[in-house]
Amino acid sequence: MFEEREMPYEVVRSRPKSFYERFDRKDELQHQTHYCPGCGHGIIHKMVAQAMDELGIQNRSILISPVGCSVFAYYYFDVGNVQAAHGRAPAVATAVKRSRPESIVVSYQGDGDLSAIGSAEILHAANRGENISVIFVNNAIYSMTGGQVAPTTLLGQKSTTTPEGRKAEKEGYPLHVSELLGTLEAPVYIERVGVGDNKPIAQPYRAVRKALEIQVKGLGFSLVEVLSTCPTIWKMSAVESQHWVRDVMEKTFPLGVIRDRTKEAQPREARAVPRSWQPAAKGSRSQHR
Ligand SMILES: Cc1ncc(C[n+]2csc(CCOP(=O)(O)OP(=O)(O)O)c2C)c(N)n1
Ligand code: SF4
Ligand SMILES: [Mg+2]
Repeated sequence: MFEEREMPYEVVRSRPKSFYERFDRKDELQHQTHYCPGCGHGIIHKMVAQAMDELGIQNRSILISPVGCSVFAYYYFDVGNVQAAHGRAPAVATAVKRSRPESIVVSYQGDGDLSAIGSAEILHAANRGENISVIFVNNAIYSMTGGQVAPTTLLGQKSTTTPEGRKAEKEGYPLHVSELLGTLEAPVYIERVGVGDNKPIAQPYRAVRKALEIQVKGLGFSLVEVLSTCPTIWKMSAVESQHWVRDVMEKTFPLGVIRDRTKEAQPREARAVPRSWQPAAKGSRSQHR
């Protein structure tokens, strides 16, 4: 039993308004999300939804969900939703943002999605400085498909395709996507945070919120890499997996701000929507004949 005592703060247990009140799942599964207990995706979803609430942007937010365990992000976010093909979320986000410049577009992607099959899309979206916010969930593995090696898998880490552990001479070194993107001129903000510790969980939240705020101000491209847990594929308990993020992953992927040009970045004019994208006025003849 918990001891009843006076708290120096108010404990609030509520769901962000940017989440649906009920998950669109089978009746018998309504009480639970499709994520495993201890999965980082749920925690990170809540950060994104809470930031949308705080910034008052729910009605104009559009979430691009990836392929991977978070493919069903649209079950939870009560915002505009598009589900992109594996790796293509930044390209889809670009199209949505350019055709609807007033919308707030969030590209939510796993590490297999973003750093393997989608490496070209993220590189060029960042290099173009698209005014989108990318949430990059790095759990160092392809989880949804059962645990194959990803570009972000740590040296020595076992996976179904590296049963002896990843070796640099065979699979290369872990890819530092945030640092790579940090060498480009256009990105405004890139930070790596982690969910390896409950206490400083406010830091990843601040980073996620800042990435969205930068877009609200029209400043340009931002990306937050979140070192995340996957207890199921890592074969750990929820608590062990949190410790593994903090004690092991963070050694390969140090936390911190990699790029922050927020102060000097100027609000960008909304990109012109090509005439051919605009709906034809009523009564006028279509340009596509
Ligand atoms: C074009 C294409 N290639 C491969 C797949 C198979 N696939 C589905 S999810 C996935 C990996 C997902 O890993 P990650 O992006 O790290 O997300 P996680 O499940 O770890 O959150 C792969 C390879 C696919 N669906 N489509
Ligand atoms: S397999 Fe891993 S990433 Fe996927 S839902 Fe379970 S804990 Fe989360
Ligand atoms: Mg992954």
